[in-house]
Amino acid sequence: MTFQKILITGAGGQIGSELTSYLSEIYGEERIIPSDVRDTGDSRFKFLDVTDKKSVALILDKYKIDTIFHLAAILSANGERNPEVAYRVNVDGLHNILESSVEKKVDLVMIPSTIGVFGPETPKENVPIETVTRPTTIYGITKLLAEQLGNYYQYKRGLDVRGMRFPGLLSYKSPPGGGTTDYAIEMMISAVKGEKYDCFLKRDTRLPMMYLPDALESLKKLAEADASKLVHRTDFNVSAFSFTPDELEAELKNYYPSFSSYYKPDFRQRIADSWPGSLDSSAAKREWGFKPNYDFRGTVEDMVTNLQARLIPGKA
Ligand code: AKB
Repeated sequence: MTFQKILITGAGGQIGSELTSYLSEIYGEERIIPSDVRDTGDSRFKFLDVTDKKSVALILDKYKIDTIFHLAAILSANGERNPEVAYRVNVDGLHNILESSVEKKVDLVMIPSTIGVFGPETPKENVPIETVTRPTTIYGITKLLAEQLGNYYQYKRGLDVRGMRFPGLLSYKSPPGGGTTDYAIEMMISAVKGEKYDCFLKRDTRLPMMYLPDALESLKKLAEADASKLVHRTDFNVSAFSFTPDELEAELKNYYPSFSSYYKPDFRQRIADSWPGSLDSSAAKREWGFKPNYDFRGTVEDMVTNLQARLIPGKA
């Protein structure tokens, strides 16, 4: 599959900003159209509010878009703070993207999903794709609907829609935006800065995670995968490793022996408690070759090295 013009929505966010650079390097900057509703200060970015269907149709026409990475979304913690906005962006925004894509004959729409689609009744370990999905957050509810809407457009409207359920994503270049797994990045930043950290989750909360470079490669692999090999479409589980805040604190102490974290769970604990501790990613491996390169230790090492170079350059 060749991508001539790729629109990235939510390109100013944690995944979007790095995906913009990653895809620009691979396919050429002129083929990538990054967009966001926020002003990123980058002149390459186009303004796009995905909840405005006319603007979505216009941008698809104007740049002759054939591929979309639809990343504009409100994450779990911010969603609970403002469920109405989360619904509008995550559901109406996606619906506009899918409808306009059919109208404008877009070839492929990538819609990343999340472990947020699982709920308290989902089994906790090695969770398969097909399992109990009864999410209790607006984020999870809207993303489960997104997966199913994606499948519907695939089978009823002939649109190629693909996506995977991301775990917590760890990255050092751009900050995460309002998620529950954000604690891990915040803890690493505190350790590097020589500060203590007040963790908003309990020390033994185990969650699946992955390093952002592996997430970027996964998005590209799934987008390029041979459609005839895909049994699943919008709901692949992907995860590289799992850890608890306690385990992360212990790993960080190998680099910063005086670092310590304090545990003061808030409303995000309930969200984390409703998610599984580990995922079964075997369908992604089988159907399109998912293969993360970074394990827990390797991720922390790379994160610490890069955060140190960014936050305290003299020490790098
Ligand atoms: C969040 O915590 O909301 C996200 C996610 C797991 O989808 N990072």
